[in-house]
Amino acid sequence: MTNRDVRDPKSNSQHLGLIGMPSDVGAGIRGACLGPEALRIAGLPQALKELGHKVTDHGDISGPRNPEAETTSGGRHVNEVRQWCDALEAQTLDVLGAGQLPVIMGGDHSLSMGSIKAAAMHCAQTKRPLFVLWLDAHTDFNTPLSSPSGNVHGMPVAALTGRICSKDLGFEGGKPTVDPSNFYLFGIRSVDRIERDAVVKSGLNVYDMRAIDERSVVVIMREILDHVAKAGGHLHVSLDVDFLDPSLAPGVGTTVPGGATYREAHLCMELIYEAGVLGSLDIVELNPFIDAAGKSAHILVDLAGSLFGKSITRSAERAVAEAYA
Ligand SMILES: [Mn+2]
Repeated sequence: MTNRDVRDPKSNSQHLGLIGMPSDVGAGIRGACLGPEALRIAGLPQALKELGHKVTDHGDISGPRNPEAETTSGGRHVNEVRQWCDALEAQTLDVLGAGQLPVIMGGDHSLSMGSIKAAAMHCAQTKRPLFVLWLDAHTDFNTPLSSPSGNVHGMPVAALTGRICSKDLGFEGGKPTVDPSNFYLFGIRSVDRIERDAVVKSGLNVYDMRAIDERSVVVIMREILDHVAKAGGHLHVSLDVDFLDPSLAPGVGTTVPGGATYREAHLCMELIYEAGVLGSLDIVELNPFIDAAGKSAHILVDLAGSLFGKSITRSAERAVAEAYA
C-alpha cells in the first residue's frame, strides 16, 4: 500500500497535520526558532488548503529557549535538544496515529531526530518499512566527538543510523532507528573531512551535486521513489533550506553555493508527489532573521505546494494517472 491508496480517489485530498518546532538550540546561530511563524505568514496552511487538503495546525511545541549552559564536550545544548526532540516525537506520533500526514515546520535540523523516531515507531506499528530522503547541502553525519562546532544540527543522520550511541541524545544501544540502506541523502556538497570517511563506510545512499549534474534529478529521484513504492514504504522527507542554491533561498545559516535550482527543487517535489509515497515531512533551518524579505519562506511554501499536488499545466489527478499509466 502506498500513500496514494489512502488519498481520496477523486480529489487526492489528504489530512495534513502542521506542527511548529520553534527551536534553534541545535544550530550555530540563532533565528531558526522564528521559522514556523514565517512559514505561516508566507501562507503555508492556506496554500495546502487551496490544493484541496484538509489542514489542521497543531500549533507550536514548547521547549527550552536560548539556553545559557554551553555544554561543549559531547555537543552544544545536548540536553535542550533532547527535550525538544522528545516533545516533537510524542506530538508527531499522535498526529500519525490520528491518520494525518505530519508537516513539521522547523526549527533547526536536530529536530529530525524526534520526527523520524516517531515515523519509525509508526512504521513498526503499521508494519511498513521506513525510508528517509534527506534533501540537504550537508550529510549531517557528525558525532559529538567528530564535530568541529559541536552543533547538534550536524548530527541527526549519524544519530538516526546508529553511528551515535549517546544516552544524552536518546540514542542508546547503537541500534539504527533507520537502516542506513533506506536512507537517501540528496543535494550534498559540503562534508567535513573526518565526516567524509565515515559517510563512505556507512552504507548510506549519497547523491552529491556532481551525481545530480551527471545523471539528473529525474533519473535519480525515480530510482529512489520506485524502490520505496515497490517496498510499500513510508517516505519521510526532510527538507533543509540549504538544499536550495543560496541565490534562491538566502534565509539559512549554513548556505553553500551550487545548490538545487528552482526547477530542480520543484521537479523533486513533483516526482515525490506523483510516486504517492510521502508519509511525513520536515521543513527545517529557515532563518527569517537573515532571510531577504521573506524570499526563502515564500519559496518553501511554493515547494510544499508542488509536494502536495500543485502542477504547472496538468491537474494533479492527471499527473498521477500519466506517471503511473
Ligand atoms: Mn541539515
